[in-house]
Amino acid sequence: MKNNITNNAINTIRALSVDAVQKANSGHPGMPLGAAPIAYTLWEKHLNFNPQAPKWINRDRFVLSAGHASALLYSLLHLYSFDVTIDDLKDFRQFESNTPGHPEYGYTDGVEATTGPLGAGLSAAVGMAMAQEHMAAKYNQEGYPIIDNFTYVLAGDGDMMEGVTSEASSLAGTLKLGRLIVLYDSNAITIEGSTDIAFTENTRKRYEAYGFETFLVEDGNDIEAVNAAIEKAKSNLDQPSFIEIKTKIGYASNKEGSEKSHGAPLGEQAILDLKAKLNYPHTEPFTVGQEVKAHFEETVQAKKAVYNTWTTMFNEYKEKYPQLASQWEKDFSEITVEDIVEIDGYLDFENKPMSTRVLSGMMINRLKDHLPNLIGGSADLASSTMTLMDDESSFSADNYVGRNLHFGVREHAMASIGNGLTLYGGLKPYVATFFVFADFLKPMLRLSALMAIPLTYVFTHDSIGVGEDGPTHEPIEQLTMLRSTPNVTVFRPADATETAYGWALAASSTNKPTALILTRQNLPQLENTSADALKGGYVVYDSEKACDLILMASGSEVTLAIDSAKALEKDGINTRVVSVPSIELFKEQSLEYKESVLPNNVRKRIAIEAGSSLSWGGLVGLDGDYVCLDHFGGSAPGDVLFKEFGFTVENVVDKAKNLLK
Ligand SMILES: Cc1ncc(C[n+]2csc(CCOP(=O)(O)OP(=O)(O)O)c2C)c(N)n1
Ligand SMILES: [Mg+2]
Repeated sequence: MKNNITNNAINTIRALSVDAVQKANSGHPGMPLGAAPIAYTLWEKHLNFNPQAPKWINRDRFVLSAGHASALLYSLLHLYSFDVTIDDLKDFRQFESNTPGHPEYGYTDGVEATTGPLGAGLSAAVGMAMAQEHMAAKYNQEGYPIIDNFTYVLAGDGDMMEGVTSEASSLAGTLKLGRLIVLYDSNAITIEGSTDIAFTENTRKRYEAYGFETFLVEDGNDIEAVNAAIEKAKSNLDQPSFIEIKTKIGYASNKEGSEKSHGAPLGEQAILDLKAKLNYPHTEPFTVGQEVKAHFEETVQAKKAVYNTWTTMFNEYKEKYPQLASQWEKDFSEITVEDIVEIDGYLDFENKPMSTRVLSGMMINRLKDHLPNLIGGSADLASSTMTLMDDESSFSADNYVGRNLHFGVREHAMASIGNGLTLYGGLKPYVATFFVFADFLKPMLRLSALMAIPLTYVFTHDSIGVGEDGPTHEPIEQLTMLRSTPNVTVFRPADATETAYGWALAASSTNKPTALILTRQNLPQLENTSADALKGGYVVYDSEKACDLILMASGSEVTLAIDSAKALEKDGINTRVVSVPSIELFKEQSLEYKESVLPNNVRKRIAIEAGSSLSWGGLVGLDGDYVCLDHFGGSAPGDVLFKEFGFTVENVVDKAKNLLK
């Protein structure tokens, strides 16, 4: 291979990547070796960024969907002057380093998304590209294209196999996201060997069918061809682009073309041989030649000049369009629960039975004018999840300014796209479906939580209250699943007031997703619900005397708890009812507060919830009992199911009396 500066630069990316994997004695050298020329061409010639302003809103997004190739990304970030030093590369995969095993959002400047799970990156990138179009439609003015960035994805065979990318790409094609460009590192190898064993379709034809313009580059080392394809992809703003680039996994190593190079260090001698074969001048690990260093620095200077030009334009824009500028300011500022509940009429409700899904829909519509960056939708269930914003248009290929999103029947992609919308910046997105289908999006909800980003999940039809649709549609274990996921606020309101606070919590969150768990069926308005709902658990009914028994419940079961307490009182049993819209918020409260709600000396406690009992043990303790559902539901009217499965005053009273015997 010719020893010019370009080859030297590409080989430096390769060398740093394999050195990092070797030092860590773990990681993935194969893809970095094969895909380095692609990444280099993209970053060198196309990607706009400023390493000193890694959050610049109009930067081009680069999402490494093949997250296992993290060493490649970290090498690029180092060479292009991001805050990733040689020492950080030496710390690859070590405790609390900024170079974790897979790219983790929030750990490393320049990492746009957490992408260890295959498919997560590409699908989130679709959300980023949607966000870009929305922000452009909202803010760009004649002569001021303040938002015109591209979203680039580097994906592998694994990403192409995962269903979530099909869901997301199908939507991307429909939405004609012309600034989304997928580069497919097509090396025909995954962990078990040749892709022939499990993956033989024509991926380009599939993407063509989705509505992408597709390209084939026969040789990933042909950087002219890679560059030409990217140029063409960029020039087509009417369709997203898919560039399949044939590469060799483990290129130039002794494991070239073999799955053996996928996920294990090459070995020191093999690295020396590789460097010799590449005609790479440095044998010492982690060495970047002076000339190469200067070359990357020069590129960074040019990129900074682009950034500076943008900043000048943006400053002019703000003067010329003060209204848009102040709107922009608002979109990028935080809002508190207090700000929200002060919205005129936010907490006004009629005293009549209503479902919390309908109430949630009211809250969305009370919020939408105050939060013009609120944007969201459902996986084809908007009329059931009540998530449409009135008088707002739909986001479509012809109308990117629309705020009502339509994900189609694609829960998994919906959540990942929601992540991408959130990650882009400036937006407050929500996504919605039936609670039972939380299972279909759980992997991406887990990533919202792991990335600590405030996507709101609206889950309706939250129990056997669904009724006739039967067990397939009746969530049982989903509350426990969500509650056992770290960094998610799970909030199941009991009435209008609690729903309003739930939405205030969700809309003001900055560092975690919120899951609002809502009923299909009507619930009465309760007398004593209040802002204390934000403490996760609070007393909503109490006996005059010190209580003998505590009933705890969430959502639709709080009314049953109160009715049961009243019945127990008639029999001389002093009963307190604690509404627990959020177990995790309650657990965060001070010991004093928790003691005031659940006094230690009152050990007779019953948890009432139309779902698995598993998440209540910590509050119920060893001396309590449950009126919960540890089996699947049934197909019958909801009120019949509640009765048949023991959600009756009689059953609660019986259990209470047994407990107190
Ligand atoms: C959802 C998910 N399933 C499985 C894995 C484990 N895994 C990591 S890489 C990989 C194979 C990926 O193959 P490819 O994308 O072709 O990468 P290459 O081997 O070419 O580097 C698998 C199965 C994962 N990271 N995410
Ligand atoms: Mg592969």
